Amino acid sequence: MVLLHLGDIHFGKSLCGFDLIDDQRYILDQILNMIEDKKVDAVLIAGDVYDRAIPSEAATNLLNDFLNQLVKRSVTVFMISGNHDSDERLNFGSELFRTNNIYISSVFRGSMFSQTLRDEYGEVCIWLLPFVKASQVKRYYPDSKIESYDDAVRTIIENEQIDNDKRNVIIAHQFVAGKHADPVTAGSESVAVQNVGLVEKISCSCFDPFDYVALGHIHSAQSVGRDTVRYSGSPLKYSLSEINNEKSVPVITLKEKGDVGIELVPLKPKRDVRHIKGKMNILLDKVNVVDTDDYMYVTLTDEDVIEDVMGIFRKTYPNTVKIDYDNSHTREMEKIDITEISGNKTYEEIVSEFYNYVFGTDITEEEMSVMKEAAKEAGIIDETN
Ligand SMILES: [Mn+2]
Repeated sequence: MVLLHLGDIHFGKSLCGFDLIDDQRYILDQILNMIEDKKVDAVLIAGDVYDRAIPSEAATNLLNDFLNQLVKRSVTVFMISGNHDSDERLNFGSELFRTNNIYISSVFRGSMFSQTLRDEYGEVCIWLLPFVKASQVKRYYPDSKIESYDDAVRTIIENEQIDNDKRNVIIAHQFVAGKHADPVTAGSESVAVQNVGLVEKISCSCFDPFDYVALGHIHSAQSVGRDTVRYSGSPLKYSLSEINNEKSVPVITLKEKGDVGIELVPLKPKRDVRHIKGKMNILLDKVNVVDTDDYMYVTLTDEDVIEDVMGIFRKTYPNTVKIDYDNSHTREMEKIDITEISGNKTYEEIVSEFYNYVFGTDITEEEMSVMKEAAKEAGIIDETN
């Protein structure tokens, strides 16, 4: 049996204000070709289907098209919700979709949905675990000690009847860590992923009963703990920090119990995300200009700030997403130790001095209260300040 593992598609995503819907359609077409090439039986979609709880029309249309294309190819689909999805909205039509072999589990109701597939080696049970928080799980297991996400997921799995003689595959959307190392985040996950605390971390040992673990949540493709516990990663680069992060799709071949083959098939985007650095006249010299449709992050080493630099670059690279400088001024700025300047001053003192420095007058009471509100919201000062 051949399975194709996707995650963090984030239908409707944009990059620095650039709508990626055409890029997403292009990459999904590539994945559909891959499905035909590799004779895929089932597609596993490991959450963060949409980029937001209320997705755009373009995003829902694209998912609709993708599901139709999968059904046309007689591919079975398994899909769970991620932390970006509205679990109830993603649940829409899920009972009706089952008649077309589209299985969606987006709302956790106390136990996992599972479906058995068959091939010449016997049965394969596919288990669906939508994104859950510890508090959600606790309601269903009032007598179990559930203090962390690890406790929660362990409790759910322990309460299922898993036949270890059969092949078992689970789809989950959580922060799963190996014994000795956390997964490497890509930068485009939600802030919560990057600041993940101990309570959210789930040990990969929770998933020991499963022959393959199809994970979503982390946007860099990687295995966790063992080769068969894996984040597929997002199909496209969703932030500038992912510029060197090559994208691929795991295609899993299950033979008899214990025989799991994994092939990582590379993806080639319509427009790549690239970083170029140097002096403007050299970067824009005809001999150096290539792939002008790519999303460009430009770092200029020119000493002087160039007027309308974005306009200039977009004439050559229409999809320039960001421009910054690396020159003697910026390097000097980096050396400045903010704590040295601020010393023991209060937030109010720092703000009023800065205001005076910039505008040459004193800050008004009203302006100061706006600044304090903003600082409270950002967590720079606490409520008592
Ligand atoms: Mn995600």
